[in-house]
Amino acid sequence: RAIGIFDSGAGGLSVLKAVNQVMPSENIIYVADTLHSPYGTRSQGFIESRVLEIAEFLVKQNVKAIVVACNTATAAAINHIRNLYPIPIIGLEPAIKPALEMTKVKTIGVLATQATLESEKYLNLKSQLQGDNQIIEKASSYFVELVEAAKSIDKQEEARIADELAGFIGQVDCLVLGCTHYPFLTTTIRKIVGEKVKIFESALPVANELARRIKDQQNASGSGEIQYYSSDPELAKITFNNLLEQEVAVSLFDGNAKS
Ligand code: DGN
Repeated sequence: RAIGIFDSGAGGLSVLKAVNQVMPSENIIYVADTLHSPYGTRSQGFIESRVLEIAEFLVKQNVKAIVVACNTATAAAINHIRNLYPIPIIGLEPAIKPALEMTKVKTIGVLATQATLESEKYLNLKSQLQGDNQIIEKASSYFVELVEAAKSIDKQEEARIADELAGFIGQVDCLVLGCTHYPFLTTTIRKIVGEKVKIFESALPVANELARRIKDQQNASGSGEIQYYSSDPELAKITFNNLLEQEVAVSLFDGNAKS
């Protein structure tokens, strides 16, 4: 049985890479909802219905666990699918806990989508953990667009990225990448915020958590086969090939076609 991983688009590939690194022999089915990406500015109801459809598809493929490799979808809808399916379902949340533990200037930065920053889940997490620390937040859908476009970053884009990050500079010593797309921009983000700022992301911790949760069902002799699906396979293929630096086949995910 494979592991199901999904995102609104290609951002979840950062999580797929971590899962493949931690458990190389596990088979993976990856679904990108490219046609409806980005989720970051969509309504709660819309995201919920997409998440339900994708989870249903993955469960029909008999997956043994699902990773909701999207902070936005986790915040909006993970509880719905947890209530429906009795398999491990793991989501992603902005890694503010380790960042708050590490900050020396009592100020951290969180970069996530608008929907994540406004979600009840994130607001609860923040009110539990924040204490007397300051949290500077920035929603960036531009970063998501940039990763989906999967082109190399030129001077003009670098300047726009710097603009988006301006509020963090000189203020924070820890920066949380609270969206699975953003790790694909780490090199540029690092260049702009400088070496001293610690950057936190959730892909590896989530992969390790998944490994713990499926310990008894791990595939010792699997082939590590990865199948890619997208609601817009042609567009997704361009992005995937670029981000993964290899040619992959992408099949159509058509959530409305009942199999
Ligand atoms: N990759 C998604 C996340 O982690 O929030 C969201 C991207 C998007 O759809 N805006």
